[in-house]
Order: sequence, then structure tokens, then C-alpha cells
Amino acid sequence: MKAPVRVAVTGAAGQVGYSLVFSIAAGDMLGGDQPVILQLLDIPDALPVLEGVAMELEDAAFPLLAGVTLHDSAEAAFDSVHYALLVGAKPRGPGMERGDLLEDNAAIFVAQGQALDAVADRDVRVLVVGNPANTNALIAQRNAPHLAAHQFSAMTRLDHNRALAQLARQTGEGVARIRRLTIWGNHSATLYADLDHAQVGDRAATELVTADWRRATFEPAVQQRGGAVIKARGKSSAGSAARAIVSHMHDWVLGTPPEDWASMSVLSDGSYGIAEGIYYSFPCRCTAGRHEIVQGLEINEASLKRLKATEQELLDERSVVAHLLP
Ligand code: NAX
Repeated sequence: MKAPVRVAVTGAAGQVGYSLVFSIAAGDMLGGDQPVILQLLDIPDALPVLEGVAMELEDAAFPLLAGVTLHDSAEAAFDSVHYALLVGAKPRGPGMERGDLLEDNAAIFVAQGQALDAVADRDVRVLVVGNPANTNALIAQRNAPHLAAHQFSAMTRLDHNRALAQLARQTGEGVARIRRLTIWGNHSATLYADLDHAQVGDRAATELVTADWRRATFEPAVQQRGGAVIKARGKSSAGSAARAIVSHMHDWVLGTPPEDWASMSVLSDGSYGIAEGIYYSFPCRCTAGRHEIVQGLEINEASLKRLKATEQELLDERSVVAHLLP
């Protein structure tokens, strides 16, 4: 048996956390031979709920679960962690603008970036999920000067999976037959779900769907799926979000499948003409915890405009939090 690894989950008393911790303990994220110690963080008021979650984890009797610790301090929760899943954030309240949310949540990611810098394992991998995820990832990374930028990423895998599901439904194929689909940009309504390079089996997706379906049905469905789930369920996506977190981390740590890639928000290095210094969703291939942005894809003019629009939103978000970026 391998030695256990330490996985921190923030916001673990919340609804995404509730689905996520059971899936990690079952081995879905890091493999069926990798024991884990869960280090769960939430705010002090949520500690009683967190204790209930820990009781249920115990009752589930997972063979791979080597320990659970509960915390209301980031320094304690991140101590020696190999993986940190930053899910906890404040939801948008009544009358709050996106900018207010950005400011409020930014403070959380300054503190958590500093805590990771101080106490996490030096080879930690950090996934930011709490919204606005891309800009929060930038804030956390810039406040962790002793860790490398490639150790941080933000989640656009739920958007990727939503796009997969829409295309599978439209073509009547299983999701396992679809490869090379890409989410570009921000985890927000400006994201661009790109089918130009996607394949369904050995055929180009663009041969199987019409341009009209892409524009009028597919793209809005992916962009607005989060809102549709809230409308139906009265709560935002949780089970599908947890599944996306597990898939993102699995592929990052254990590798993307051959002939495919994953959509991951990573620090832009200028690829595809996107400004450096923002966490932007690109097609990425991963091996053993290292990602590489897929190079050389042909981007037509219409797509380029979409890449640029979502880039602009991220640049605007960055300027709102510029004072928090050392
Ligand atoms: P919940 O409100 O159910 O849970 C959030 C939890 O975070 C609560 O238990 C809260 O007490 C805790 N929290 C707040 N401040 C904290 C802090 N400083 N330290 C530790 N914990 C703290 O929200 P939930 O539905 O679980 O969503 C969590 C976050 O994920 C939200 O920001 C949400 O917008 C974001 N999402 C992002 C997604 C993505 O694709 N990037 C998809 C799923 C999700 O909507």
C-alpha cells in the first residue's frame, strides 16, 4: 500500500464539499491504491456541520481513508498538504454586483494563498473552484511566492463536461466517444465552448452538427447551464461540480488520456495570443502533475474574437483586484 497523501478541502461543509469528500475517499480522484487523509476547512460557524460530515465519512468505512481532520484555520488545514481544493467562498448575496463578490472573496484567497505558501507541501497542487475561480486562482498564486505558478489551476472542467454532454445528446453518441473539445477563457458566461477541433469517434464534430445548432443551442446551453440547474433545483450545481473537481485532479495528477486533452484554467504564457498573467482556460495535456498547453490549433477569426472577449473579462477582473497582487 502507498503512503497516504494529504488532501485539503475548503468549504467542506457546503454542498459541493458534501459530494466531493465521499468521492475522494472512495479513490475516484487519485486512484484505488492511494490512501488519503482529508483535512477539511470551513468557517467557525460551520464546524458543527463539518463534524456531521466527518461522522458520515467514518460510517462509510472507506478502506482508503486514512484520517480526517477538521479546521477553522487555513494554516492548520493546509499543513503539509499535497493537494488543496479551494471550494469555499461566499455566495453572491441579494443586490451584490459581480465586482462586490470579487472583492469579498478576494480576501479569502489572499489569506489562503499565504497559508499554502507557509505550510503546504512544496510540491502541492492547488485547484481553485470558489468563484470567480480564475481570478481567485491568480490571487492565491500571487500570494504564494514560494510556490510555482504551474502548481495552481482553476476549474473549467464542469463547463467542459456540460459541453460533452450536450454534444453527446445531439449526436446520439456516448460521451466516451468524444475527444478534443475545448473551453476557452473564464469560468463565466463569456466562456467559449469550441467544437472546431472536437471529434466524435473518428469524425469531426463539425460534420455532425450544424453551425446553427452550435450558435443557437449548444453555446448558450453550456454558458447558461449553471443558471438552468439553479432554476430547477433551487440550488447551484453540486454533484456535477464535485465530479468535475475529481476529474480535473485525476487528469492533472495521473495524466490526460492519449489522443485527448482537458480544459483547465492555467496561467497564460501568451499561447494563442492571450495576455500573460491571467488564469485562462486552455486545452491542456498532463503527465504526472505537469500540464502543457496544447499548441498549434488553428483558430479562425470568429473563434479568435470569442477568445479575446473572454480574455478581456479576465483582464478587467484582474484590474479590480490589482491591489491584492504582490
Ligand atoms: P455553499 O455555500 O454550499 O458552500 C460554501 C462553503 O464555503 C460554506 O460551507 C461556507 O461556510 C464555506 N466558506 C465560506 N468562506 C470560507 C472561508 N473563508 N474558508 C473556508 N470555507 C469558507 O457553496 P457551494 O455550492 O458548495 O459552492 C462553493 C463555491 O464553488 C462557490 O463559490 C461556487 O460559486 C463555486 N462553484 C464553482 C464552480 C466552477 O465550475 N468553478 C462550479 C460549482 C460551484 O458553483
